[in-house]
Amino acid sequence: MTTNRTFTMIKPDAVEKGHIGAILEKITSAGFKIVAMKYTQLSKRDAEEFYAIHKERPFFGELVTFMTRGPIVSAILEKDNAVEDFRALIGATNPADAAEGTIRKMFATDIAENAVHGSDSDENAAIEGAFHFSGREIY
Ligand code: YYY
Ligand code: MG
Repeated sequence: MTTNRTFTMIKPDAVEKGHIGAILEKITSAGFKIVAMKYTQLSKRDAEEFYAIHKERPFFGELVTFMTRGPIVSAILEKDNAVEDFRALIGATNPADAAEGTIRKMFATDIAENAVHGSDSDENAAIEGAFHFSGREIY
């Protein structure tokens, strides 16, 4: 079964470069409706918990440092087939491998600072959305 929601973050690199507006324009133009959104800075503990699945990976320390160095925009998005379609819109993890026109191709810095997050499954979309938003914050 697929649900119609996914979770995203505009990461610190893209915020620092002033790309919030352009990225939100790409997202809404692609047919995603914003059902929750906020501008926050993750604590070290938040980032370690959010990315706990990667804690044994060699890049984990750098990932946490990067994700906590400045503000992010987090959002829950709604569209048919949201998880898969959003992963297609953002492109490959490494922007060097991302297709033309994808958000990571257009705005990412490199594999570590890759501009946006997109949930990889319906289950994770629900977990990640609930990590960032309370029920009252979701439209
Ligand atoms: O889901 P996605 O963000 O495309 O990639 P993941 O494999 O889940 O990795 C999460 C995050 O970790 C990635 O967006 C950047 C960072 N990362 C890295 O710095 N170096 C790697 N070799 C792989 C991932
Ligand atoms: Mg992932």
